[in-house]
Amino acid sequence: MNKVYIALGSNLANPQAQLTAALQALNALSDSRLTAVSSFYQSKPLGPQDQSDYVNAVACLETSLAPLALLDELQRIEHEQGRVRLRRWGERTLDLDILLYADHIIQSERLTVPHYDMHQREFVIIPLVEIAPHLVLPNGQSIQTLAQKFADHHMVIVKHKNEIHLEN
Ligand code: PH2
Ligand code: MG
Ligand code: MG
Repeated sequence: MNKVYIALGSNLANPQAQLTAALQALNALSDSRLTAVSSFYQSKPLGPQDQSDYVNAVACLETSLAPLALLDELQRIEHEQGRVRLRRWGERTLDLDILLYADHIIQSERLTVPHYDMHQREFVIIPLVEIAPHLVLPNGQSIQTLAQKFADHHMVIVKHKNEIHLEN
């Protein structure tokens, strides 16, 4: 089994419900189980400002799906939850990004892992440090060091991780 960290984001059509449905779908993937889910964080949009705030979270999935097979599944879930591509960094019902896949470094046409911009995004690093405080990235950087940069973030927890319950 491989430990995979997945970022979830939504700013359309009841974002909290979108994330909850996506977590349910991730937990239902074959040869996979969710082992940790962060709190849900409300964050200001990165990119165009004429869009609603986002709700973001990070989950840990233990899976034997290979990276591209997992990517196929994430894109299927995005699609099933009504994802349409409008504009770059624009609004979406659901975004599922692979942040880390075990300690693999992947640079292929469809997939870049670790996620190319995760270090710069408080709505990724803060939920990640919440569920994986001892994590070290493939380049040797500790999540603690990365998180220091966002110590004074202004995101609001809209659902605490203890309140997130998934059905089997
Ligand atoms: N995703 C985007 C663009 N901007 N801003 C926040 N706060 N959270 C996101 O997940 C996000 C974003 C498109 O990938
Ligand atoms: Mg994204
Ligand atoms: Mg994406």
